[in-house]
Amino acid sequence: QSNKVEVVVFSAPSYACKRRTTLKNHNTLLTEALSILAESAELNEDEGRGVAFRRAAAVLKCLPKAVSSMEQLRGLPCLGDHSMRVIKDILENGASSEAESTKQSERFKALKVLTGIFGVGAKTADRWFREGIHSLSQLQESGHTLNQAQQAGLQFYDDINLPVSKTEADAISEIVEKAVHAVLPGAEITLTGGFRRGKLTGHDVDFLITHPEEGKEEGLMPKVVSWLESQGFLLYQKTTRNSYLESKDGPGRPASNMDRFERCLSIFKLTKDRCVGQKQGTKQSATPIESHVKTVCSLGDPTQAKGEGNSESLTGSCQKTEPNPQSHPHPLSQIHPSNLTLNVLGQEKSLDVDQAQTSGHKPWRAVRVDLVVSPVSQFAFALLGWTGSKLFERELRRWAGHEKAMSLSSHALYDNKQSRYLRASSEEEIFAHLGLEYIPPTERNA
Ligand code: TTP
Ligand code: MN
Ligand code: MN
Ligand code: MN
Repeated sequence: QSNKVEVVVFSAPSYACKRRTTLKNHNTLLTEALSILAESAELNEDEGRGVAFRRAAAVLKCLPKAVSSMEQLRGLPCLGDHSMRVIKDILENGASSEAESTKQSERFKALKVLTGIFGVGAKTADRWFREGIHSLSQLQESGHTLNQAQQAGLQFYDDINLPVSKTEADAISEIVEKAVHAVLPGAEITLTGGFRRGKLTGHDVDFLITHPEEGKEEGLMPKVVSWLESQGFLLYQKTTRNSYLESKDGPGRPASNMDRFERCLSIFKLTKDRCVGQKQGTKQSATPIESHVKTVCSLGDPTQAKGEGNSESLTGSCQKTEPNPQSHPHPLSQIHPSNLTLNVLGQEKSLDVDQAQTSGHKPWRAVRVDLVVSPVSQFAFALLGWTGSKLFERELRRWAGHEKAMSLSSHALYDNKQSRYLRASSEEEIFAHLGLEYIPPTERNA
């Protein structure tokens, strides 16, 4: 018998698309700290640094056990000096001083609050921050002209920053199916994004729509949107038409990682009897709630109070819509502006996160929903591209380009050596083309 202490030394492939990453994370202390640093880098528009921290966090997410000593990390890829220092700090002191001070910094807190507004990305948030705008109320006092997306983002701030549950996602699915089938029977709707990966909550709900007969899906989105609008389901929407064929992305250059499908970024109005947590028979009666909402509405800005008629597309906007990947609620008690009462609570004095999260004073909540329409010939690529995670997608494309001389997008896979597109009608076929073992959606949570 040996009296040597056995040390589990971890190992993992360096491409996240070769690893199986479930939602079971044994190293949340480490990955949360690294994610904060990644987020901070992204908010500072330092993409390279952001990706480096995302990769480091992702490699720890797939480990079968908690890390307990630095020597266990010897065999792992993607851990640079900086990430190693962060991990060491946590193993020795229980927390990362850098992540903690980042979280508490005025700049990080303000940028989080500002990018929590739908339609506000890092660039805009940084500009506002440098002008001294650190909170939603300061933004409102500043008199800045907001585009349609940002106005909706501000109006529904609290709901949009409240995680969406799977039950709510299922309720949204039902509505989307009804809408799509009303305008195109035979069309197929697939839940994508984080919910397809098995997540129990998300920052939005993502859908991919197609029709088994190529071409039948053309022009579908405006019809779906009209139907949803006529039924009162939309608080905001911006539809972008398909621009794949007219795009200048040659086979070899899939230009940006934004795809060119017909898509709709929207905010749904989900009535509470379709929401979670309310068992049948415990539905509240509508009348007292309605009257309460009227009271609350009258306190707010009447032009913002109803969320109606704000469905025109953005005009002359230079601000790209950047859905916020973060799903943590904000410290509402500190940033709640006075004319957002409709969206939160009737009583200014009782503002706190717990109460705001229940949003219990109005009979509906706002939910971010992304709709994408794909021709069936591109469906497998669109499905793979819209299932995520974002890092998994990035790594798939990096693998394709660097290891296989192929270009992968949400539309197609191009083989640069054979100078031809490779067809696929399922995700399994795409993985096979790429020479990768198939990884199911629930194991793509890198
Ligand atoms: P998200 O909805 O942003 O992320 P998510 O569903 O993984 O996480 P959450 O639960 O917080 O919503 O994006 C889903 C996928 O869609 C992601 O893998 C990348 C893809 N996507 C595109 O392909 N193009 C785009 O323009 C956007 C915004 C997303
Ligand atoms: Mn945002
Ligand atoms: Mn999503
Ligand atoms: Mn989305």
